[in-house]
Amino acid sequence: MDNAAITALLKKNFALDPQTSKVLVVGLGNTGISVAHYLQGLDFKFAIIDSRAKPPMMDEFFQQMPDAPVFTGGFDEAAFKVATHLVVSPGVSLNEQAIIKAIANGSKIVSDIDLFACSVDAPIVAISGSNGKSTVTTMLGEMAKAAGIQVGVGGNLGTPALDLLKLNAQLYVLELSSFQLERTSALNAAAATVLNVSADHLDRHIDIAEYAHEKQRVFRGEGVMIINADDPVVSAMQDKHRKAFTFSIDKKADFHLECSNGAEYLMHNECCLMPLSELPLEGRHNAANALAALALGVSVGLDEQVMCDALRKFKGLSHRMQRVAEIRGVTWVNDSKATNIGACAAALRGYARKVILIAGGDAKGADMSELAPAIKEKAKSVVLMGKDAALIKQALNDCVPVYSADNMVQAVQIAAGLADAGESVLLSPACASLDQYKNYQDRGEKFTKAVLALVDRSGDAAAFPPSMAAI
Ligand code: UMA
Ligand code: ADP
Repeated sequence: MDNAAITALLKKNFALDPQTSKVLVVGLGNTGISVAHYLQGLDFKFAIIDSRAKPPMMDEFFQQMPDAPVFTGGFDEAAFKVATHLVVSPGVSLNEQAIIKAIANGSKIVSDIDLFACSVDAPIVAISGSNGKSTVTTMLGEMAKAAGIQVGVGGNLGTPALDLLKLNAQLYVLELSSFQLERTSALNAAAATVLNVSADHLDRHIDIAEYAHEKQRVFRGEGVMIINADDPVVSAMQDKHRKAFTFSIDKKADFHLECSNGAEYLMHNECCLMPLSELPLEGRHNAANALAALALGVSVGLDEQVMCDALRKFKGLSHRMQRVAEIRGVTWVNDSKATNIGACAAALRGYARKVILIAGGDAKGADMSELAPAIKEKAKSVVLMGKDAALIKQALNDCVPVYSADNMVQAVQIAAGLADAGESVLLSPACASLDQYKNYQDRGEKFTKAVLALVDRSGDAAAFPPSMAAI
């Protein structure tokens, strides 16, 4: 789209006008920087504000835009007072006092996703949900590439949506978080999904109903709705007047699993797409992800067999059910990205035999007793670490033996002592990592390093003491 068409749309949808509007970009992170470049390209007047004294990306930003007005070290209300529009980064809560006041004074909220939606003609696929977003977004991106389509893949996944514009793609696949969706009103995706809803981010959302409500915003517009028929919260979002595809791993749906001659197949209605055994990913939830990606792909016209070939080659993402090593008959699996209960429960349910689970960290306000049924069914024992270890132990109510560890090395050594040959040790924390690690990647890397160190140790890993550290 040319700049004139974009500014016309921005004016129509948000009364955003390069001549008269003053935009305050809240947050100097990846999103804020992408917004600044976008606004500069359209000749808007803008400033950036960040509550941190020195946001990590400040030096890099000043090299790119030395003249941009930047306020740091707090949300100075004077800066908000003059703003006609606020573009608030997803990491900043809309409940900040300065933002609440600015909205009351007439400032409009516009998200980077709104700006993006007003700037492309090409179809957008929007993917939300508590778990599986990054996997499905990447899967669909790979499918589109395999079909020879120029595709832009990003959003919450990593590359801010506005940075994808330079690709001038034929299709955009966006992973969207509840934080991005709660401040977005102009999205009209060609196809959209909420993969599932389970408790997460309850430190930022009032309750799970409000969190689900924000996720539902991904369906705004007229596009095809992709509905997880196994999730009652998602099923309730279906609008019977809209075109929809359902998917399920438990029952018949538009996209589902079917058993035939002892093998399971990915199906589109009566049409057999491929054997599930050819999907090279651990965990049954990944069958659901594959079905969702196929349904989204069909919605935007991708060829089914091309998509299946892409699934067969899909490597999976790091830190999601990633096999790290097999040491003396014990399989070690890194699922550090399991930052909530739903992801950990899905990981556990994928196992036929009981595992040793390493979990814990920052529970983000979730009720950890919801994890107890899956742990009781699928964990032989649990090693807990991190800020909310005691809270989790209490919530599990002695349903399995629980051990405590101060750090990852200790957790891995305790688990090594508990695991017998033929069993698996699963790092699937059900918690955020920030209390002890830089991020989930750092946590997963520390796990991998500690596991690989077991190989170097003399003696039998199974002979490690199951720890004196039971809590
Ligand atoms: N921050 C402040 N003060 C500010 C601005 C930010 O303290 O004034 C803090 C935030 O609280 C947060 C951090 O700085 O801890 C980064 O926030 P941000 O909004 O500036 O982050 P960006 O760099 O713009 O990255 C955001 C998403 N981050 C968040 O939602 C926290 C990235 O998702 C996303 O990839 C990126 O936009 C591009 O779209 C990350 C994420 O953790 C991966 N998302 C959460 C998740 O997946 O669970 C929702
Ligand atoms: P997101 O981007 O939503 O965080 P990811 O694909 O990064 O999703 O996966 C995050 C975590 O959720 C990982 O632990 C992964 O094993 C798990 N997971 C992936 N897909 C699903 C699903 N459909 N249901 C439940 N858990 C899932």
